[in-house]
Amino acid sequence: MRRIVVVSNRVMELRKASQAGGVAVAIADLFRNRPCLWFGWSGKIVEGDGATDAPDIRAVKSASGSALATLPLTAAEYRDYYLGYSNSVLWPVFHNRLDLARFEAGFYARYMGVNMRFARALAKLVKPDDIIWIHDYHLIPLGAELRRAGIENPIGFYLHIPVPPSQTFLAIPEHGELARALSAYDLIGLQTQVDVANLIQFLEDSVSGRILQDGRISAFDHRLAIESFPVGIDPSSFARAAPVKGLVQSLNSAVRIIGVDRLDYSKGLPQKFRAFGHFLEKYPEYQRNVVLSQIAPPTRESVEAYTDIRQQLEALSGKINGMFGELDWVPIHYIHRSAPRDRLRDIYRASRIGFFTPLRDGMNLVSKEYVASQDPADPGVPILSRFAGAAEQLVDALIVNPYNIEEMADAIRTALVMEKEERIARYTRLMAVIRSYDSATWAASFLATLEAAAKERSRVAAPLTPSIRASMAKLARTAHAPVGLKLGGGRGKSERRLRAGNNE
Ligand code: GDG
Repeated sequence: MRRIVVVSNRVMELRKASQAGGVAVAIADLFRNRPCLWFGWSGKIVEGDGATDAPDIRAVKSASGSALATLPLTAAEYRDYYLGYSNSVLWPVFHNRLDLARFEAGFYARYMGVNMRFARALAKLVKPDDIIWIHDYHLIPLGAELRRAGIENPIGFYLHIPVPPSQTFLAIPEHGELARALSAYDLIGLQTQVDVANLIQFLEDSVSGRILQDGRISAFDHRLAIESFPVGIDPSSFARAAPVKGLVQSLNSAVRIIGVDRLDYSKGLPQKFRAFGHFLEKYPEYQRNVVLSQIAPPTRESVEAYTDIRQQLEALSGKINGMFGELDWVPIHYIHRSAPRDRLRDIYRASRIGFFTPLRDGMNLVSKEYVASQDPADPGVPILSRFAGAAEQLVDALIVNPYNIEEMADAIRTALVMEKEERIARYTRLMAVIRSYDSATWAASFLATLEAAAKERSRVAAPLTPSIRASMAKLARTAHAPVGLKLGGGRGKSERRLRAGNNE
């Protein structure tokens, strides 16, 4: 079985990864089924220019033939690559928050620097039969850098966050470089169909990419596949036979609404709190009977935009609790800490409503975890933002617009009065979706598509010699490239278009 080289910004011990939630769990699961090398940042920051190209390699005891390979970052890299370009440019722009983006000189250079250093180090570890799977926005240029280092293996990229509309993407000063880097992959996996459409539009607008008759995209001198692979969870790890005792009783019979989101401005927490406040005002009969428990673990606290959101939430929860609370009833339980994973499962199950209303989210795994934790005989109801990737699959949740406070308040009411029969019917359909596309299926289908795409690359295009590459680049700069000189040969009129000027 071919080894999978998984690359992500942060590498963790497998035991920790399975507890961390999100994609770390899916990566840890991969190690159970096949030999893997997990490569990325160790989480350590070294002073000065001390970052090295020689990774620390540790065998994974529980999985034979598998290993973790990590590199540290320098303090400057952490500042400019991680906090800077990744989390103050790409994260906000990809979540449609151009207003929060900080386009600062130096961020991009260091972002490239880290990607180049990672590529140099990884190229030495790659074996001819490996399949390389790169994860997320921190590492967009890594595939192109690996190709530059002579790596011919299949290389796929998976983006966990949303792709913004083309016009927003184009606002990034380095959008052309990012488009070129994305075009170097054999396969790009995205969370939703909307993301696929946005990325294709962006490649068309940014670098005159075009859709080929076989459905793949041609950009620069390369063909790539772009498809959606919605990230799944392992539902069996959330199912539990015995109902949870204690938690429900601890609320004096009040009904619990649960929210679990990293404290991130993309998660729509102020809007959620306002909607809950409005619900208490509009439907006063529910006062004292309903509690919103919001777990919001801290994240990226050194990025300025995250300080504001924290202050905003503290003020809002204080205001709503002050306005409606009683000595024996606090409407909002706001917890700015992380909870252990098994405890999360219990809280999900003890909550009549799961309230997941991000303004924008790649997928939102928490909504799937909530559904998978429910008691099949008496399930709760998820309320889900239409702007979470999960809304494309979880159509039987109560889908809301997170900017519409009235609609969210009404959805809480609808969920509270929903008959058991309807709750069970919705839960059954939601679980069918969650089970049929779980984390194992997600990984397997991405990897199978990647292998097929890479095979197609080697079939249609024997590696180009440097002189052919040079003449192709020259042709691409002129108005119309003759048919047959594009990678893989032209297949028809629609493939002959190569706009002038944009291809460099
Ligand atoms: C990114 C994309 C995409 C959360 N709080 C605690 C905790 N968690 C776990 C959850 C879940 C994970 O973290 C969060 O996953 P989400 O998908 O909800 O959101 P992001 O962290 O923003 O993840 C997102 C995801 O990547 C995967 O592709 O879905 O759109 O933004 O597993 O359970 N776990 C524990 N304590 C907490 O307090 N133990």
